[in-house]
Amino acid sequence: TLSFNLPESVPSSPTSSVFSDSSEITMSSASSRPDSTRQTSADVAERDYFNENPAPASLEKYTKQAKEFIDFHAAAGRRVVLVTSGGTTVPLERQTVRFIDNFSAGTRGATSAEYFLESGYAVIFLHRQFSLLPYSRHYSHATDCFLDFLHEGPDGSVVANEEYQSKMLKVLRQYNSAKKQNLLLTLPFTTINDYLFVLRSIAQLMRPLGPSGLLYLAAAVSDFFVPPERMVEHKIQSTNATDSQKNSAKENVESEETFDNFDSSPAVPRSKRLIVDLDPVPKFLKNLVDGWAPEGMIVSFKLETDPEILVHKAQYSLDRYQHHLVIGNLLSTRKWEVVFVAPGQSDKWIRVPRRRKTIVGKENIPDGGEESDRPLNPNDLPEGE
Ligand code: 9Z3
Repeated sequence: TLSFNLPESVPSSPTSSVFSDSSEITMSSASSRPDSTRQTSADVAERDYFNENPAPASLEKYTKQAKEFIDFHAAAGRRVVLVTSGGTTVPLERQTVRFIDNFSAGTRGATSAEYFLESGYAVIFLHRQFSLLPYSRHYSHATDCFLDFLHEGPDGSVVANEEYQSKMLKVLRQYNSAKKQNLLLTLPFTTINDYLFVLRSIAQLMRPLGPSGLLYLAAAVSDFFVPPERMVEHKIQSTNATDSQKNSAKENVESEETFDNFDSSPAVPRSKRLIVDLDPVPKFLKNLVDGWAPEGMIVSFKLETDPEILVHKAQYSLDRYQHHLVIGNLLSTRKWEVVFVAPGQSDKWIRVPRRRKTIVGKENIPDGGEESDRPLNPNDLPEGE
């Protein structure tokens, strides 16, 4: 991923609090924020983004559901975690036929959510629609169809196949127990815009939880998007078949033959290519840490493909946003190793044997995983999936 650096005018600490909605500015730390009316570039970027982009239709409904959920668990003294999971899309058209996607099946988020539930957290699972969900993930996207786990019983009932019964029963019990205790709230998103609006809203709702509120940001978030003023309404056309309705035939011939002077591939006229022009998505982790949930525990993930830059990028993210933990992972090895980068600590690689696919934390280590201060060479990995 590429990243754009937005200028920052004021240093911040994890406990400082400048909430940057256009309607309200609050300050919790007079020493770190000497001028309560001063807006940082992050504040301005937030105000502009949320003013210029439309709120998703479901925002109000999800906010209400999240508020009820948080209030319910706060009253019971339970810790709450917001787990984000799956990839955000960037639509190219308002009536969207084409979109750019970020890679993520949702395995990290869905698996982590199960571990959080097991550890006594209530979980808000903000996920890409149709990506993996806690518990159902064991069956929903299996290489076999879920029907392959079942057969018809003698009395016409549906029965799990013998070899899957014990695991399925265990998963079913965990799922039902979470449901019965209202411990899992699943909220879907599709676009980067849906994600950002709902993330901000839930993070702000979690603020009163203080450090018992954990934000665990595993979703794969787009770095670039098409701003509303440049987004076309209808499907982008690949031929000019409809142009004749609008323009003269002569103009069409001319536009087809247009080449750029600086064109690196003049075999294809510019008029026939799709040139996508994206703006950087503002780096809202800054706003989240400083303003939306300044007392919360914040864990972010850093995804890279180049092993040479992973730790540096994770460290950079931690230095820049001043939160509690960055978990770095490489696309090719993400299921077996991650690096924990935390303030004041040396980098710690955590890995599990390749056959175990649920790297989440230290729980895995006694089972054959290990910790070290260096990355695994991806070439050392055994063959397989
Ligand atoms: C991750 O790095 C996740 O671990 C994965 C999980 C997306 C790799 P899967 O869902 O994959 O198990 O298939 N998530 C964070 C990715 C991200 O967009 N991070 C931002 C960045 O790298 C920072 S918030 O710039």
